[in-house]
Amino acid sequence: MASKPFNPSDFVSDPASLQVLGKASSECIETCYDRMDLQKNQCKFGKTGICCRICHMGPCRITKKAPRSVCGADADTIVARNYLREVVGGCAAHSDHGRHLVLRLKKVALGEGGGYEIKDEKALRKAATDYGVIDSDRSKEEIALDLANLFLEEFMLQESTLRTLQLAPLKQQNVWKQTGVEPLGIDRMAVESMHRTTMGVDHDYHNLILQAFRTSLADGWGGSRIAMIVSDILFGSPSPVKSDANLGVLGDNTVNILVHGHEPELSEMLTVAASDPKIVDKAKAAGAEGITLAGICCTANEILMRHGIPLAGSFLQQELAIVTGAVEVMIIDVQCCMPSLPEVASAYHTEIISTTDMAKTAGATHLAFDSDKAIDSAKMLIERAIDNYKNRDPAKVAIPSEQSPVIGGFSVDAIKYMLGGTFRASFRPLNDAIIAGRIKGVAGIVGCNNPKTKTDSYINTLTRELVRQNVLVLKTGCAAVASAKEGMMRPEAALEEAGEGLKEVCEAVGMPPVLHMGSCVDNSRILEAAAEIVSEGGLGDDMSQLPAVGVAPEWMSEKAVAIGTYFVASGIDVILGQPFAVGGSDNVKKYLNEEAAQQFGATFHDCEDPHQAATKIIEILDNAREKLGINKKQERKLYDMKDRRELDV
Ligand code: SF4
Ligand code: MSK
Repeated sequence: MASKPFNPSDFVSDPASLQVLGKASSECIETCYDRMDLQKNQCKFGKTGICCRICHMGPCRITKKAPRSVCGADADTIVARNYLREVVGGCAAHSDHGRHLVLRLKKVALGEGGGYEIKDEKALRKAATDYGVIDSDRSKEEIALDLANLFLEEFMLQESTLRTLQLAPLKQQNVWKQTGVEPLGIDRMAVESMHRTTMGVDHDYHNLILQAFRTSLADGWGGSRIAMIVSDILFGSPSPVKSDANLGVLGDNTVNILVHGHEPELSEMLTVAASDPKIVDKAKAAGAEGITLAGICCTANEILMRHGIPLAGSFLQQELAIVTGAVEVMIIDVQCCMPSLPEVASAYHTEIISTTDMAKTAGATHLAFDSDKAIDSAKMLIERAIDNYKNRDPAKVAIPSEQSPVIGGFSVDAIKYMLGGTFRASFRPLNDAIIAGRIKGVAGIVGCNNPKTKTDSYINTLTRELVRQNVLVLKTGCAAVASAKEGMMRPEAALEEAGEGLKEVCEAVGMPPVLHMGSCVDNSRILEAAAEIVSEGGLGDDMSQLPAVGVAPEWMSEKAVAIGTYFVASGIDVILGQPFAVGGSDNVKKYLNEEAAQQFGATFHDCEDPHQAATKIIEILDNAREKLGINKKQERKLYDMKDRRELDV
């Protein structure tokens, strides 16, 4: 435990987390906040990227006295190599997620879907058109098979560049061609990057950074984009849906099941199984009032977006959710699931169930989810939770009351529909509002929480400030959960929090000032939105000209490094709440924070304070507006009868 008296309000900001972290402390349950305290003297070499253990002549560390490692690598090489490896990690995680979905789509197309089906034929036919798969007179299964095979090729391409890049604006594609960062197949990029960073291969920091940009594009415009497209085909494209967010969504008298991780195959079937009347009857027979299924982390975002299943919490609430004492099972798959979960759960009746053979956790029960018999597998998991309900100890239960209403489900098509209705669905009204100055610009605030900073504090402070200054905010990942808990994803938040211009736009169409666009792979939806704004016209012809920024305020994951990098590679400036681990190389830092602008039209900016970040973002948006010649707010003249009579004269 911490050496000074433990005060939860030093670590978390929302009242539900405050209450449960206090409970954890009084029950002597160790959480990531305690472990952060024990790790507080973190290695400066690691923080600045100048330690290398790629070969076993090392580990090597660069200092003033030892500016070169055993093999002769300098700080630039070591930092750039480490940075590239982080991008590979992020790209691999998102893209493997995408691959699993493509393989499922192929099985569905072959009639071996195991209970999954093509839910959104319109999304299938749109993707078929985008990728040039002939679609007339053919069944949806035939088209899906061609599309699945084409997507699988995107992973394997050895000699040609990703076809998914063609979804970007033409000028963007030309930038990538000229810079030599067009990725080949996704797997090829990951393997090549690992090869290039092994001992004795690529030592030129600039060459390594360009490979990081190239690999990140294989994520954002490759694996993540494919994951998003296939999810929409198989599970339906999201549209606005109402739900609630925070630990208060857990029921006092219901069987509480939390699903945590990233891949939607499992969570989709759990939503079906949890509403099966026979299963609900079983829960009632066990003495509960019913079943509460809720999500943690990005799985939460996936099932909120499509089904309105409540968000129990974000990454740093995964342990706290168990400490409520009211969770029968937590079902985990891949990514962001802490290895500490079984240890926390051992103090309560909660069972942690891992469900995929590629992601096991010591101390968890492993029950592999069989996607070929998905509904049976899902029912078995839920029945296990029902069986565990009798073991709940009422003396250990304390569920916070806090939960906030949230509207999720803002896919690009849903935003277009909100702006223009069925017949005029388009981004035109948004572009016009930006040109007229009612909306200053767009900020995509994404990424994780990190116990190095007070949870959600930076995210929410910055979001409020931007909304006040008429910036439309798009959100994914745990940053989205933070806004949902804060009540910023309700249409009423526009009336309460937004500047006059943004308020006017949100009020006219009934949308919140902060739009929930999904999970980590759905950052590709933000890129899709940016590309749509460009193609709608009036705001330049490439994404670097848009008044738009990306922000990763409380990031922690390699996936966030990949995301930030593909945003910058796509011409969108990125603000980081904590810097990447590149501070040990002036050259790498200079490239990322300055020189990248010459090649991609965007750079990274380190802003460890949310107010400083807001100032920087407004400056970036104002500069973009200035260059576009739209920097003066155009007043809208509302004519009254007297004015009209004068006009008639
Ligand atoms: Fe040290 Fe070079 Fe080996 Fe890295 S690759 S551990 S810098 S000797
Ligand atoms: S879940 S990667 S903590 S956003 Fe996607 Fe949240 Fe970051 Fe995991």
